[in-house]
Amino acid sequence: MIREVLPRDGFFVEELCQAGFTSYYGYPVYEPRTYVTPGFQGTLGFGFPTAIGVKAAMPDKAVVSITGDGGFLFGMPELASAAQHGIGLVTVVFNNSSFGNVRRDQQLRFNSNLIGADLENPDLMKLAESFAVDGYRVTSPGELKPVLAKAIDNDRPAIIEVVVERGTETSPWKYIMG
Ligand SMILES: Cc1ncc(C[n+]2csc(CCOP(=O)(O)OP(=O)(O)O)c2C)c(N)n1
Repeated sequence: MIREVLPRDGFFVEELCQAGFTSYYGYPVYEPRTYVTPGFQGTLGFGFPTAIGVKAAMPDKAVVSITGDGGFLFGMPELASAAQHGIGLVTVVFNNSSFGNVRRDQQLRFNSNLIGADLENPDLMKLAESFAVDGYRVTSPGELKPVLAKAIDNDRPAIIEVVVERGTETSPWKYIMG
């Protein structure tokens, strides 16, 4: 869906999150250097601040950052930079109220012994409002599509929160590690 909306020469900045892992095999890349990734260095929190840099460097191109709520909160204060300098990247936060990957590992490998995996997040719409950037909340891919298209078109800093019920994702790992 993101690929359908993001222009061919737009930049996609992934992150250590379920949607990011899925992009390893699920996101077609059409132009060189338009898929921005930390690779297997796996530096959680890389995505959002990096995407600000991508948009600052390529202001005429669309830039979409995708991130989980955990990774986003690592670099979230940089929203001030995006707002202050009018850096119009669009950030899609998949909010499952947890470090989802860690939570699933604890469930599957550590007998559901959950430690530090669930998160109490700020209200992301109020966060966007308080930084005076655009904020949208959606609950399905169908809802996300027109909102993402509009946010890209507006070319202003925007946060799109995708509400995901904690623990409901299907693991992408079987398609990556075999
Ligand atoms: C700097 C750093 N700290 C911790 C990790 C381990 N780690 C990998 S994925 C992950 C959870 C990410 O949670 P979130 O950003 O909410 O995405 P989700 O998995 O829920 O989609 C963590 C803590 C890491 N890769 N890098």
